[in-house]
Amino acid sequence: MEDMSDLKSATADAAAAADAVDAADAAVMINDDDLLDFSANPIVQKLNALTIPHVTYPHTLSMTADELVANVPLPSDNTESHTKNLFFKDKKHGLFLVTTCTDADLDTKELGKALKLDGKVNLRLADEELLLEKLACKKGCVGPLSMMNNADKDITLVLDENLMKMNKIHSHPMRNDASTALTPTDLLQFLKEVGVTPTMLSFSKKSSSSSDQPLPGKVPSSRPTGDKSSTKPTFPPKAKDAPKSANMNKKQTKKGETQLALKWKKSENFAMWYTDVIVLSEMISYYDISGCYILRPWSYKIWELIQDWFNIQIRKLGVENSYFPMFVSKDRLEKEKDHVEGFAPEVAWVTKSGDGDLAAPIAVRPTSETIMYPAFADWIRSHRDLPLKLNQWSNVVRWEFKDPTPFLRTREFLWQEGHTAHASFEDANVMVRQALDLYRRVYEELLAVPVIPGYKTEKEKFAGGHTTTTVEAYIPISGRAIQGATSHHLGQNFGKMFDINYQDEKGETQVVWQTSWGLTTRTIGVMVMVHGDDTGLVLPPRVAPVQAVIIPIVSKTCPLENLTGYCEEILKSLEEKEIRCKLDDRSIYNPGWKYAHWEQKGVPIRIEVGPRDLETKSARMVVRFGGEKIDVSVDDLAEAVGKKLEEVQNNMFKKAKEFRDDHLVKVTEWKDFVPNLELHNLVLTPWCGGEHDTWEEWVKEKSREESLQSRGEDGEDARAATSVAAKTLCIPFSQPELAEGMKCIASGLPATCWVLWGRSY
Ligand code: 87F
Repeated sequence: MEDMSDLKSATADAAAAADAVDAADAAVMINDDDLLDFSANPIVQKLNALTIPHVTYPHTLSMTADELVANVPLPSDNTESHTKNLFFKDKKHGLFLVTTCTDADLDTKELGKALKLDGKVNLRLADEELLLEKLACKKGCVGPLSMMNNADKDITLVLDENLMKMNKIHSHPMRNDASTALTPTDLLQFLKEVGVTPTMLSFSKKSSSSSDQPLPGKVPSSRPTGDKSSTKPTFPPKAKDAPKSANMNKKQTKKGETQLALKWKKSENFAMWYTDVIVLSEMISYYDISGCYILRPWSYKIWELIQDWFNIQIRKLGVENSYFPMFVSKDRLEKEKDHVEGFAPEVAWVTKSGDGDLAAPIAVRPTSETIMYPAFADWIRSHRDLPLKLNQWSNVVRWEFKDPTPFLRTREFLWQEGHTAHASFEDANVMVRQALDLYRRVYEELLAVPVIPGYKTEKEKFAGGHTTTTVEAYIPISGRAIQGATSHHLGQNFGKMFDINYQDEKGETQVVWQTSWGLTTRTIGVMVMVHGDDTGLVLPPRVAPVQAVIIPIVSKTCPLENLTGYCEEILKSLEEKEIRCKLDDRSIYNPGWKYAHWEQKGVPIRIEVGPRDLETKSARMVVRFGGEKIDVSVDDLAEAVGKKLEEVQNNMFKKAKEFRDDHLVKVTEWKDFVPNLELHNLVLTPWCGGEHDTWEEWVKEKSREESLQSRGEDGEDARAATSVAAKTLCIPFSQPELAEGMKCIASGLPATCWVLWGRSY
């Protein structure tokens, strides 16, 4: 059997710390901050206690088996299956939980016969109340593992034999934003351990699944098309958009029901919304090692666009790209004690190759100071070798224990790290500020996210350096700040440790002055959180992998061939203006599906091309940010799109900045501090200065205490990714005037500057 130990760790290590929770509560226990932690899940706890290998992973909330199939793709060779679960009540024969493959054809009459139920058979779906009472599950959350909760042992579990042919069976662990995958043998083992003997039945397969993609042909928009039969398909496709099939489950599409693509509103549950957006936009796929995620082409391209811009800028500053090894020996890593001290628990070590132990463990880089600087010492001899300015694009690993969040806090992430050596403090300082300004520009000019540049306080700065500068962003809805990127003046600390010396013009030996600076894929997460809406991603044009998508409005009366030439002409005109564009002429999807798809992926402009447009030599531009629709003559289209992209970029920044500015307040008395945090504000206060770092701790504790008090809570989970306590974000470079006699908000000592506080990620 394959080694499942890694796969298990995501749930097993967390499980150790968790208290048992009431099973009925667990089904509804989802809040902003515990999104990806299943340690308190009773099923996960039971599986772990029984040492049954399983993988429990989060996914987009899915109410039905069809939605699940659409949202959580499994291997295309049909070796793994989600389950369809129906909880029946029969007055005479009792309760049945029927668990089948998602493509099983379920006929209750046939089921009654197959179960050999005698006399009158009236299998009816049980209501949610009974589901909660008997299986501790809400609607849409039940699966065979929930049988564990059937304390009265009065439910017959009916299992589809076809599931037993699978390599893996995926079913909900009492919540339908997650699935637990295990082998059929392990499922049977689990059932045995919880005292359940399933009845096995063979269900025939439906001839065609309602989760197939919709057929093209229907025209979705309200625009005149000449085709009166037009209807608006939904995304993901609902059963009614799918090919007609005799076995289609009519219950899937309730009349009048609007099926939103995103299951969560941004304002309703920010964390769930975020997961929804990044998965449905095809940015992220989940992976079976906690804290590690797959960056799909849609997010990786954004990273590449940031890289392209950044490379051009650093080249102008004389910085060269290079690449250093990802492994570092223990001696080297620990050479500069201060810098690694607080971080030691996060360092990941390789200790084995195959079955044998390595002679000495080697660390995977969490950052590269200790990897690069011995080489710097070798290369730098004379003042003529300075400045040395290197950058590397790489991955780093920091084995965090706080709950992970894709892009924002991950155990492996991508970044650039710049490392420079200079002949003077001042030269290094210039470099620090130049790098920080590039970070400000990445956020503001590319991602349309306003940031506040400033110094970190002594308490928050990088311990190995002299000063840390930072750009701080604001996340709406959560009202939290997030560190965007940092640029450090390292002073001569590392220079002394690693003997990075040079001969100056006078022939005297000097120690270099150094800087280091880093920007990570966190940028992408911040951008998603700031701009995304209830429909999905909203991309600032400068980082949009596709800036404009052309969609031909095909219909019965207007086949694709009629529009292709015209669309290609438009495509060419946009390409000539260097607009990243795409013609979506796929025939398997209808226009409505495509509209929803590209909206969800955040493409800034959609260009709709229908038969009318062909006649009038025009096209319709639909703008993702704001929803504006403009008909433009084809001759002016490329220019109009270019202009609109620029306008959108500026307006997105403007909107984000206005919102951020509305949540940036000055507070001069402590009594107003926590109430402002509760209003999701960042708070600027007078401050007595960096050296009084015990007062910083005081604010943190006091704000935690008062916040918890105002919420009627006792304490916080140390592993939670976020805290209600405030911390200093930075001492902004741009300082408001400090009035004579102003006092520090915490110590009451004379204030020396304004400092920015906030709850943060
Ligand atoms: C984790 C484990 C070991 C952060 C760590 O900010 C060491 C470290 O040194 C560590 N986490 N840091 C600080 C990184 C400083 C610095 N490095 C270059 C940057 C930017 C790029």
